[in-house]
Amino acid sequence: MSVSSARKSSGKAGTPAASKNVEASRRAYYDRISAYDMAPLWEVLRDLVPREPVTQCVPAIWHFKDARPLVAEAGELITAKEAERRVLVLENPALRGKSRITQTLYAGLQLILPGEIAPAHRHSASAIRFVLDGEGAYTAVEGERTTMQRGDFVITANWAAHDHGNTSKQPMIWLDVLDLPTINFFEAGFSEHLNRESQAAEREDGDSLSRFGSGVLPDGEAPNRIRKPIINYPYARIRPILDRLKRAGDVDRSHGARVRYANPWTGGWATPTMGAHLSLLPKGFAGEPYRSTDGTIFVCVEGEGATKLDGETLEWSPGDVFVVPPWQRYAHRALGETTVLFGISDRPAQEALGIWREDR
Ligand code: GTQ
Repeated sequence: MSVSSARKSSGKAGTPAASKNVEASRRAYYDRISAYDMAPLWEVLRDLVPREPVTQCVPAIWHFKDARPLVAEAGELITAKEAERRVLVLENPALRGKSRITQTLYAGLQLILPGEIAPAHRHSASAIRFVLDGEGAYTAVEGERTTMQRGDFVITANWAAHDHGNTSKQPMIWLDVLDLPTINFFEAGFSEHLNRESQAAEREDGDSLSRFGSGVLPDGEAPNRIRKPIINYPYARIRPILDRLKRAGDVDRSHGARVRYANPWTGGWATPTMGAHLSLLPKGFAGEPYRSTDGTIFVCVEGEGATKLDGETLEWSPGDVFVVPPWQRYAHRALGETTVLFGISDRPAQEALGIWREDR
């Protein structure tokens, strides 16, 4: 039976027996075409082309008071060298076993103990680090070391060689976010180990920030597609800007006083696939509900607060990491004197594809 005759007969005969017949002939037809690796679109069209975003990801929070001792315990079980990267992956509870916090982003808590080295490697995925605890460990990216403090935002562009080390006296824990699920979705991921454990320092610590983060740019140097001009956006430099915004009344009704981490060469996002913000929520701030198509990972840096979603409220304090799924309405509320939130999502990738939307 052809498709059009199946349609015709179902339109003509309205009896249950006839529609059973139609159903049976359709099933038989689906079975036959299945042998040729073909399937009827009309059975899946609604799911394939949803009216509005449908997400499998659920809201979730990892409280630092629980996560910190568990991460510390990993330090007793395996060395950074053995593990290569000693990280506890933050898995979205609805996507367990898939090493992802949203469908496009991977997140994990990395521990590096005094004296340890996480050896040099590179990969197609881009990475960011957001420091949660400790100070004085370093990340080296393409020959430039940057010493990290709490709240620093550090980026490793795709295919940039990087290693981490801790020459301080305290453990350091940071949040890693990588676009691994995106890269692996494209099935375009490469990686390699570099021969040496850590890279020789070719540039001074702070070199990229002083060259590119001061309102001037090196004369005559052409933007490099891969190498990102800045590797560390230090909290100490960014945090006072939020106070200025607040004093000037430059406070968004949903996001508070917020800056966007930018690539000074292009004015665009810090990485092509992941975009991040830092927000200050003034005392008593009660944000207006907001939603956008980019599922967002938040970190509480200072203060405390709560984020209201449909049907649940996530309460957070410093070091807590939480995730808001795509197209879910949320509203932040500040409970502390001053509250600072870091947020990161796949918004640049969506913008590049022309699909990003928001709704206030
Ligand atoms: O630091 O290079 O959490 O390659 C996962 C994969 C961290 C890293 C992760 C990685 C890294």
